[in-house]
Amino acid sequence: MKLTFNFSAAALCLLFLAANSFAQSAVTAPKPYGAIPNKYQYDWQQMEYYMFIHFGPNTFTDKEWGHGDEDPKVFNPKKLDARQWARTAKAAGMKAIIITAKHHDGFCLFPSKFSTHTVRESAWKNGKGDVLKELSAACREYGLKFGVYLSPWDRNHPDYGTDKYNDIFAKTLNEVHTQYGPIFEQWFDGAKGENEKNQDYDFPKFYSVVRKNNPQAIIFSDIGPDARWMGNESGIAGETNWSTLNTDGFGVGAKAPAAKVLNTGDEHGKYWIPAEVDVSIRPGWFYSASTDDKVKTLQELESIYNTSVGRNGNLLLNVPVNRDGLIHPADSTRLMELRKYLDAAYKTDLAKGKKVTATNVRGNAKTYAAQNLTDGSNNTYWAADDNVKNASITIDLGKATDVNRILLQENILLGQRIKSFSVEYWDGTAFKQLDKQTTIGHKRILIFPTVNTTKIRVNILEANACPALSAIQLYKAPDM
Ligand code: FUL
Repeated sequence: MKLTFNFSAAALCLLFLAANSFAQSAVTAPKPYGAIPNKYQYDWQQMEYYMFIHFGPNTFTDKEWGHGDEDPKVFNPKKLDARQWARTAKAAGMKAIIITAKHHDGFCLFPSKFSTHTVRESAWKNGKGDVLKELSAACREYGLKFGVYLSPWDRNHPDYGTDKYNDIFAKTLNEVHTQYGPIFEQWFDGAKGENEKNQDYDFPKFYSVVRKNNPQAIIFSDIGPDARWMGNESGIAGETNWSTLNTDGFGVGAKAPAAKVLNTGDEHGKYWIPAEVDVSIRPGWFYSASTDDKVKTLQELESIYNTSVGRNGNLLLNVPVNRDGLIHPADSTRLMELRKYLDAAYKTDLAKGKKVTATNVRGNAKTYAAQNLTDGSNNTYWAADDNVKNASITIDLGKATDVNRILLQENILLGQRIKSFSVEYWDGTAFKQLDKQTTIGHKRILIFPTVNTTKIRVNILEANACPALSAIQLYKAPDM
């Protein structure tokens, strides 16, 4: 009798478990909303922080925009050490380096067959040097990705302004993409001076060269197609920053959407074109001894980190190489200070493993549980039911804890969905608002004065589709 009872209890239990797991799997995942990232864009957004290097004759002539008539012999970085650049980027916690393979002056940092204004004509290594070769090898050695900037606007090439030039530029790109790959990002600059020769660029042709040789490469320009300029060079992405943009009818350079639009993206943009934030560690893009004492302060750099990575943008920080061909100690020291500060600020996620509840969980299924927000994994996520556009999530810290930062991430594989949210803390008797903001996207960081609290609540106030968040983290960053 006892045995039979036990058997039936076990059978019932199994039946219950089976029914429960059936119910779980029957809860379907949210449908993606609007434009979504492709695999390469998704991987690129995880990179977040990498180095830009402006280097060329301008470094030696103290100019920002060379005219293209500079004597190539001026380029002679006698101590050039690309491994020092890579080592510095790596130690700074950066994931890649993008270099100006050809700036507006037309000078190529590699011996291009399609130009007579290159390292081959320079004094450096008696014309036998190749910066791209050295840097791509150094990046490989240090586990960094390698990217290239090429300016379509060319003040040196004799064919610029004629039909022939598009072909020349495509061939130059082809050289770079066949000889120095893999390339993770192709940067197309939209800049061009006033009263300069006109040239209608054949961007579709340029893009096809990149796609053919490096299909994984993110193509950057003012309007993408894969990543967009975010409208200023001061490191400040919009507080509202959609990764979606409408680009039909627009072009690169003068034909680009208004800077304000690039800064915030379009809420209902047709294409997924996330923002990249390019900014220089010095006042200029190229090295000048006159700016050795004007390297941005730790406070400025930390602020830029928050207005770029903290606002759903990738940070491309320019660290110009000097006339010796080295990163100056003033810049590398500051990079290490920033690394040290960021490591300290984001060392301990105070929310990790803490109890989380949400006012709605999709289908009450474990797959979409609020607990996924603090499990330390970005591959799990919390989601609400389809008809739910606002919800509250409460993190119970278990004991009074000092907190001054919150980091939120949407599951962008499902698109960017959240329009506005607020953050509150429990003051012992009630929830008090700490901040109210708009978009989240891949990553949003909010900084507030330290509160000592047992609970943090996030209210999703508006969303275009049911919210789907992959992480909420809390930190107590040290004072600067
Ligand atoms: C601009 C250029 O004109 C600057 O010289 C620099 O290269 C910056 C990153 O892009 O459009």
